[in-house]
Amino acid sequence: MKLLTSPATKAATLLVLPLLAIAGTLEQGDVREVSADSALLPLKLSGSLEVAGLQFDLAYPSALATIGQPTVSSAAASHQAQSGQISAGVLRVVVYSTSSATLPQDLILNLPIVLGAAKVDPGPLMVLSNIRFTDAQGNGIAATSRIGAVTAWKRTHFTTTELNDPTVSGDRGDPDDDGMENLMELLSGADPKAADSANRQPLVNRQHDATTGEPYMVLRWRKLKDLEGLQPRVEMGTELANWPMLLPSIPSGVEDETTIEMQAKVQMEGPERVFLRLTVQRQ
Ligand SMILES: [Ca+2]
Repeated sequence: MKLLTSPATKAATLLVLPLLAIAGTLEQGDVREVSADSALLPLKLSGSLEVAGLQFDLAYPSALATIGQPTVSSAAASHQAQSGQISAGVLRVVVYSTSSATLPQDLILNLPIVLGAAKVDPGPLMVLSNIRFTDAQGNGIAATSRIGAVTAWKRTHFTTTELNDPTVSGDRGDPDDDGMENLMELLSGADPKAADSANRQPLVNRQHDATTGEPYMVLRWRKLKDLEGLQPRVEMGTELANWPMLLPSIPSGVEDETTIEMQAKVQMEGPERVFLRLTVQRQ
């Protein structure tokens, strides 16, 4: 009895560990706007080098968008992608290779989105489900999924109806009317539905250097410590229509649990006017 049990336990352990090690993750990236009426949904793969083929379903609001044919990224050139409508507003996408090659890490697929007349900025709510991975031998591999940082943040703050309404949840929406657009609310760790962001608004001040007395303009702004998916920029110009210069930002030394204050500084020369502003884009 003892002789039989012991080897069987060991064999089971050996089988389970490799399965966990090759689990892969399909990430629904943040939708990127391409033009006024089209956008791209990027799909990325991570966690396993063994995924040779995959399929998933994508649910989307068909009244607001049409999904085009998926295209594999140049890094996944040994693969092809096909899609078909399985019901109203649900698309099934299959990615496969006739040579049994494995898929690369990171971006593998782009889905083009044609935005409807009621344009959602940058795209309506898209939900991945029923994800399946296979290896080069056609065996199933454990599949998990995640969503891009900006999309994940929006889903925690907005309802499904709001997610499909750009005046509420769009990148440039400002539903709490506090002057901070949604991407800026995310950047600074604020609540997009509560106008409580006064202490998170970017602030411009004129200062004098403590030692030399030279005048400076300083822009202070806050960002999440674990910021993902956004690219903040401090821009400078001498008139409000043009912002030709980028200024570097460094931590000011002020922080709280979740955010850190940054500052961008420029020395003033003569009586010339200088304008500073903070912008934020998706990465
Ligand atoms: Ca706001």
